Amino acid sequence: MRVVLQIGGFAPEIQAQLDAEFRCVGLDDLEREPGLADDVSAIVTRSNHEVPEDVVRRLPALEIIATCGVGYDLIPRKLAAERGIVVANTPDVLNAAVAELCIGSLLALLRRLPQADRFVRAGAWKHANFPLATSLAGKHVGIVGMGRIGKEIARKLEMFGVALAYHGRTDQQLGWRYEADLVALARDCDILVVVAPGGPETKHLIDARVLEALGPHGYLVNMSRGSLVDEVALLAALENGTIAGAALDVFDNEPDIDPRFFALDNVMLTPHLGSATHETRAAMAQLMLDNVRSWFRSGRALTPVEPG
Ligand code: 8YV
Repeated sequence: MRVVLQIGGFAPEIQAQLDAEFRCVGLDDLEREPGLADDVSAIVTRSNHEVPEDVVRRLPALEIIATCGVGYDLIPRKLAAERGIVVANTPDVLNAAVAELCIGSLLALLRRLPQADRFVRAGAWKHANFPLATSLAGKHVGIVGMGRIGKEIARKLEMFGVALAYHGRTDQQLGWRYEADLVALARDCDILVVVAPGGPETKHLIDARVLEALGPHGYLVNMSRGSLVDEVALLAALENGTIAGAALDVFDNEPDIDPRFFALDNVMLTPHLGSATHETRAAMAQLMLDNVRSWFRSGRALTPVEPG
């Protein structure tokens, strides 16, 4: 039976399939039984767990790293490419879930739904009306990262009567305006939605200059990775009114995020819920498992990531 290093947990029905087909071991097992490392031919993991480079170096028989998630920024892709190890993720099956959370969080932010809920629960409605908020309709929305998820968000947002533009590495000749200059896009928009992939190339893409350009009536939505936003600059911008507010599903140092966020009334905070629905996570985990199966049966993964 093939030995698979498992990093992170999976739903019982997926774990049962893994256990039926492979000997699944954990990082602690490699410490307890050092010889085991020589037999590991696959790693299964989750995209919010790190696959340590030093662990990969200890696995001479490793052939595939399959992650349950679309992000692969915590996988040492350069080393994998050097070793001829294929990396596979789970794209597309989570597009709708992430897009739903993005739009739901944006609406909650603009219409101040968490504050409204607290207002009613506190009995304040008996004494005052809840203050007016702002509409999504008619706003100018800039999408940073027009990949599969960005396109899903754009398609859904069109139904809300917004003007759409996007920024990314290239002009994909889509039906929406492309803006090569991110600061210019931020300046032209009311709302900036960040859904570009995490990794060294996008670290702090959203910095103080971009936030300044977004401006005091502007809103930031980050559904990608905390690393894309300079969080020191973001906290200052939120505290000083440089921007109007933010809906954030991802942060630096999850889950132990900066407590300064908790004191802010102009943020909508969620705990990395992008793909967190029963249906979506089941589909992701199944695709992760099918990637491993396909690799060992045919020498090809179903959804390989471009080599690092
Ligand atoms: C979580 C995600 O990582 O897909 C991604 O990249 O960030 C999320 O889906 C989830 O824990 C994946 O298992």
